[in-house]
Amino acid sequence: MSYKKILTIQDISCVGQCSLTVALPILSACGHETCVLPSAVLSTHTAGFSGYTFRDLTEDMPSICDHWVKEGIRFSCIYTGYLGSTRQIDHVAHIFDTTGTADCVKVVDPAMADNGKLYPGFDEAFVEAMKSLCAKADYVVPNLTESSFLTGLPYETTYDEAYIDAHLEKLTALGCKNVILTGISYREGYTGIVVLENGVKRYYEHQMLPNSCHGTGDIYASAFVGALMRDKDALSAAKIAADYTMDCIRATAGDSTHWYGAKFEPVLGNLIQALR
Ligand code: PXL
Repeated sequence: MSYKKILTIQDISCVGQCSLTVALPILSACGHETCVLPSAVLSTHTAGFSGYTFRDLTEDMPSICDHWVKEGIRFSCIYTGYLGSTRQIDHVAHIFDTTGTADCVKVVDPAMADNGKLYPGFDEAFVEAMKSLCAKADYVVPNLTESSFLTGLPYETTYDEAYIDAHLEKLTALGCKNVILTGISYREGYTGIVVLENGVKRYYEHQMLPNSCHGTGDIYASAFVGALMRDKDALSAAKIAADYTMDCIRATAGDSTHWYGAKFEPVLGNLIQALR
């Protein structure tokens, strides 16, 4: 089995089932050694809670990176999610350059926006910096809102294949090598993933579930990285991650007290099974 040493850089939202509290268990379940660099520590995520605490860990990043370099620590994959500041993005780029193995796979989930809007605290300067990080990535995993901010294309809720092709073209022009565009729906009742790998575009369509949950972007990206590092091609990894994310949404349906995240833990076995 392919056992990889993966570094994931994203925040710890102490409560809320997103970012590191999702990525760490999912990557571990996929059978990988998972190292973490918290970008910030929040009491909860920022979508639906108010009054959350936010400790930015930008200042800690250079010395953590220096220590790893000194110890000869190298990662076969570096996967980034929600980052804590614009300035931090330069440190993350430096971590890409100094702590990856020669064939390190860099995956950037530009976790900064959804439903046509930036998350609280992010601005145009952050978007600009995120563009430069995406240019260094082997795979980017944006949703359509994030792609709109990265490309400057207007965010649309109904569209055709030509509109999606324009996104892919502009993302590629930014320097993104391979693109996994999530939540792409061409017809009612269905949604899916557009995968552009080595210049070849493919689409995995699946049923659109009636309910949605916060944090599924992080579940999706983590499962995608976990599967990709198990030597799946991007389309297979994209399918495995989509099927698992749907299992998580189904597992959460009907529980109105669980509005803040998805119950991804009880269905981890399905993901492990899909990787056998
Ligand atoms: O799921 C993305 C995410 C990650 N981390 C924090 C967030 C969000 C989305 O709102 O607030 C802190």
